[in-house]
Amino acid sequence: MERDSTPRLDRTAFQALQAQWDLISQFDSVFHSILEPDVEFVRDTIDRCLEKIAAFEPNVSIIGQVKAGKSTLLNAMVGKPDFLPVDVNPWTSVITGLHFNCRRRPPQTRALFRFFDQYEWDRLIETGGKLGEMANRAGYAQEAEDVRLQVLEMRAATEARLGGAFQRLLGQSHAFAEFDQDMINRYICYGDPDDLGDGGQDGFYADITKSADLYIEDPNFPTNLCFRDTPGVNDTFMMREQTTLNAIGESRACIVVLSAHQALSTMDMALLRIICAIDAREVVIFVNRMDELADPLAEETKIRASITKTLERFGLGTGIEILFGSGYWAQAARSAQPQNMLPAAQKSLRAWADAAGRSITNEADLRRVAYEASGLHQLLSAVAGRIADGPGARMVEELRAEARNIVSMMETVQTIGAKSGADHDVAAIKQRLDRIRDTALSRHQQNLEQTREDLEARLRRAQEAFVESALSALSSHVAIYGEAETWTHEPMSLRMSMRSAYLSACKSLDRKAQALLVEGAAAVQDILDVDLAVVGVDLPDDQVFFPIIRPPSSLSATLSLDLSQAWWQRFWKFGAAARLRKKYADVILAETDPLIEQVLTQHFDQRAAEVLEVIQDYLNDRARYITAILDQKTPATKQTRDVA
Ligand SMILES: Nc1nc2c(ncn2[C@@H]2O[C@H](COP(=O)(O)OP(=O)(O)O)[C@@H](O)[C@H]2O)c(=O)[nH]1
Ligand SMILES: [Mg+2]
Repeated sequence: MERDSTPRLDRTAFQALQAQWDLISQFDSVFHSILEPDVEFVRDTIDRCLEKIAAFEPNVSIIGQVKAGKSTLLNAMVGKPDFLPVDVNPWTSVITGLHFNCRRRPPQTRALFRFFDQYEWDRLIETGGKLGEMANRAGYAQEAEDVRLQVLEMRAATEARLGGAFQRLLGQSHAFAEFDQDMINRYICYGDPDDLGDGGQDGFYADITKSADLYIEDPNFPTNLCFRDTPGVNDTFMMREQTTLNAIGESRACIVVLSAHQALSTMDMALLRIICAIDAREVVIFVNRMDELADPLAEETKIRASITKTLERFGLGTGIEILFGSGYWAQAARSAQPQNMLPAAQKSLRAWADAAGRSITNEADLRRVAYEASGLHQLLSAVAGRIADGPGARMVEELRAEARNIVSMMETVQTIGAKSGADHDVAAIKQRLDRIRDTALSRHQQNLEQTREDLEARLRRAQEAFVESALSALSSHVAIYGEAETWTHEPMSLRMSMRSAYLSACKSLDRKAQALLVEGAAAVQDILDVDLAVVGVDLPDDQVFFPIIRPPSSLSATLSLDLSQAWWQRFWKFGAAARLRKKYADVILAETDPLIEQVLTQHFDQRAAEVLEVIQDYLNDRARYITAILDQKTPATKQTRDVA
């Protein structure tokens, strides 16, 4: 696709990030250059570093309600107004990764479309069924059945349309060496089902497409940065909720797109739930569609105050940056003819320019002011800055520490022969190394079990406290309003306390693991000092890097307590409230048990496995180092014997 005529993005947004990439690439070539046979003992460490570099593709998720303008914003970044289809039906919207300048692009691939497999496809229906399940639990069998039938109907329509191909496609993927508009539309766009019969192909595969990955070489962007367009969060059947949450769990920054005219009145609860499961440092809120307001700059202050207030109310306030702009202005600024902007958007742009003290007298001004007002530059700077300061800086720091270790291990092993002439019981020392490792691992296992138990107890206490507060809110509601009104109790406080329970459990596990490694390192140093009698040589740096702790994305999953479906509202209407306390308590427990389960099994256990890997790598590195010293000496010792 040619892009020469497209007015450029302001690349300064990515300067810091690109500088970091250049540094990381240098590490990459240095590590490659020391992969020689005579340093076999650092090979695993080097391989690990190379793998870490290769896997480092920070990605930015874009989330928001349907029609907030997520796809439009991405199109403005790419500089092509029709690149991703806009106005997509939520049931078919697909996680779409735009990989800019990807170093690990699959061979011969510019576009990769993955389909759901049978299990995922069935689960989609089950998740639609989740709504039904919740209805059932509340005693609304008819509503549950209605939901189920609607979902089944969508499913049947898809299967009938794809016919014989349907079974064959599940679990497969389609890869292409090039892509074009029609192809993207076949996999991503909903299209009009009626057109499909007349030879139209838009959306042909969309229902069963799980993700799309498009690889773009664009000198405006830094190396290895990926943006992910996600389905809207207000999908009625929650079909794609899990896929979206998984994407967020993997991303390193998140742009929450709000629509300006809605931002003032309400902030969507589904978005707040998602923000609750992302570290504030990784979130940027982008209030889009400012071009639709008559006096955009004046509105900014009001909208900002309103959003801040909402965030604070849910304990989410601190540190989230709020930016303003318009994907539409951005698109105009990046198009060949900015003056073709719709009159309303041009009018609001001029209002913005007046308020900001910019003048527009010609086309170049129009383009420049549209670009400035679009907020695109600030948005890109903000996310790039977050990645550079967070995972980017961390990556550089880790690689630097690893490089220092490798160099110092190599130097010591190569010069150590001269330092000690003693004969060693190699087998005994190797045994001791194994013991050091086994001790550390079994103590880690104990720590892990203890921490997990404490975490579970704390999650249960949070759940009980929530049930308590829900029931007492219910009582006072009845006291004030009588038993006629509908009643709800927002579970955000529960999510927030589960989130802090999880975060502190992870921190505690890290601290204990760190302590184990300090002990393990001391024991290995002891072998060096006493058994090998190597004077004045220290083990390499014992700086340890555990993976960054992130809030559990499962906490964002919708609970029926969050819903405002009519039947669910009716459930909370009471005949004789006091009598129903137990029933409400049971429903709340049943609804929130899965959260506890997921925090433990998906997030904590996963975290524990990562920490275990760090411990193993650390101790294995040191054991290989000692073994390499022993191996160096063994031939020398044998020689000495031979001479004798
Ligand atoms: N006026 C205006 N319209 C926009 C803007 N961004 C998106 N739209 C329109 O809103 C509709 C939905 O946009 P889309 O990007 O598909 O939203 P998504 O569902 O969040 O991906 C489309 O008709 C867009 O043209 C904007 O900044 N200003
Ligand atoms: Mg979209």
